[in-house]
Amino acid sequence: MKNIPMLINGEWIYGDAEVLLDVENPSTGEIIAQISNASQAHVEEAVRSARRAFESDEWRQWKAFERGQLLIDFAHYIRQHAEEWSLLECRDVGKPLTQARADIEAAARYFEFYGGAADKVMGDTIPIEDGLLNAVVLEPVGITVHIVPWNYPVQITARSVAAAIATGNAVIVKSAEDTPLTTHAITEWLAEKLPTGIFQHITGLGRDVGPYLTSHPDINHITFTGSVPTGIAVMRAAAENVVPVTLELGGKSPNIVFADANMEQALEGVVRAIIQNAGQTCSAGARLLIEESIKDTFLPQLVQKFQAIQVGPGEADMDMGPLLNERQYTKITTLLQQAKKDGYVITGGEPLTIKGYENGFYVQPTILDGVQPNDPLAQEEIFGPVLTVLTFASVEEAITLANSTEYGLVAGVWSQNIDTAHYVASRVQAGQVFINNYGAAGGIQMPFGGYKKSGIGREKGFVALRNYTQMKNIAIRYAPPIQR
Ligand code: TXE
Repeated sequence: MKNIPMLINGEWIYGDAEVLLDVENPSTGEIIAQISNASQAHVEEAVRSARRAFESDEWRQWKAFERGQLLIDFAHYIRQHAEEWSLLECRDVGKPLTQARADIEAAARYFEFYGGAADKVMGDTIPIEDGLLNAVVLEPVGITVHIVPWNYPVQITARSVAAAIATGNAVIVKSAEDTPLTTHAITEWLAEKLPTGIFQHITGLGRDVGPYLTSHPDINHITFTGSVPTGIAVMRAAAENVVPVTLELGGKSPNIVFADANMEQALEGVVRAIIQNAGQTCSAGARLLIEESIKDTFLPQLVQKFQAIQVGPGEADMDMGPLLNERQYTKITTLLQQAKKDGYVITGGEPLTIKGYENGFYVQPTILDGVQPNDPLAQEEIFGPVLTVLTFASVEEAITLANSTEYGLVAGVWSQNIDTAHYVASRVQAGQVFINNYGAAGGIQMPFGGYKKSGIGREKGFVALRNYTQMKNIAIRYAPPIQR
């Protein structure tokens, strides 16, 4: 059994045996590791160490290109160990190996992308008057706190950590209690290469450890990915100290299929968008909005595709793996039981027992039809392989339905009519819109974040570097003002 240590102030901290938390493989139900539930004293020490490191001459003297080079070296290292890391992620999250491999490659791409960007984060000069040079300088914010969820641990750790180190911050990561393994792998490598305190990893229950971090008066930025209620709690805690937040809070994203769409492409896209990571994806295409005139041909084909989905343990690398844990499993199976009673389930709806993996958390991929647009099943994030179908009769109705939830993370539009597709994209309230595709293969370069309750700010892409910098305006008088 692996005891995963925290990294605080350059020391590996192993918790006491009697208070360790178990980490489970969702495919098998087996305990694969244990972690500490950090105390307030651990968090205090980490913040003190981060502050010392951030203000040290040693870290100041790292040139931007040197930080970048380190991150690019790390990308190479990750690629060399891709198979080993993929297995870690697959066992920790339960996702099929192919999806875990894609996540590891995405993590490498984040380190590479932000490594390349490190010495290209430039300020500006602004013309004021003769004799005055006005410079806008981008400085690191200081101590950045990264609260990572359990659905894409390696990717979500990589995307903000790479941007924060590229810009010269001191980073504290809190991994999700269910999935610390790849964050630990990241920690092992960075611990060797960075000055003490520049990168630290804290483990433990979010509800215990999270508030110690988010309400700490000496941190300078929080990036959080998770649920809306926890995002609100994080923002409240940060508000007490006027600390900025970047929040990515999930969604109920629509896949809008028009009658003139390429049907085969749309079918594939709709299926993949909801079964990836067993639907436990913030940007999952959880609502199918289908044009009424094609519902009777589209839906039976979709049902067929759902019934052909192979579900099994991550390592067997089938189409879909299990849910994360018993809590998610109970939440979703309970909801499906009720949906069945209400007559909404047109395929799936049942828990699944897989021979040899009876303790895994498997459910059937499910389609719900007949749900009213204002029903919680069409409004709330389910976070499982459950697709809710709604119909529309006009472009305007499609847009109204698409915008009818509290969320606004992403949207898919399937149409071969360029006018319709562009018009809908311009009217949909979502941070990313995909036309005739869904996800653009991960798109690490593309700004990602939500409208409405899907969050605040953007991660990914060049723009995310701004989260980890603050602006200073310096006005330099080098000649007396001219008297006119
Ligand atoms: O989320 P939480 P949970 C959604 C999804 C899921 C639901 C519940 O709908 O079914 O949330 O999952 C840490 N201060 N998403 O309970 O509570 C915790 O350790 C600081 C969507 O896991 O939001 C975990 O690592 N941190 C989502 C992370 O926050 C706290 C990804 C998320 O936990 C904390 C995950 C606190 N008070 C869930 N409490 C997405 N956007 O992709 C917990 N945490």
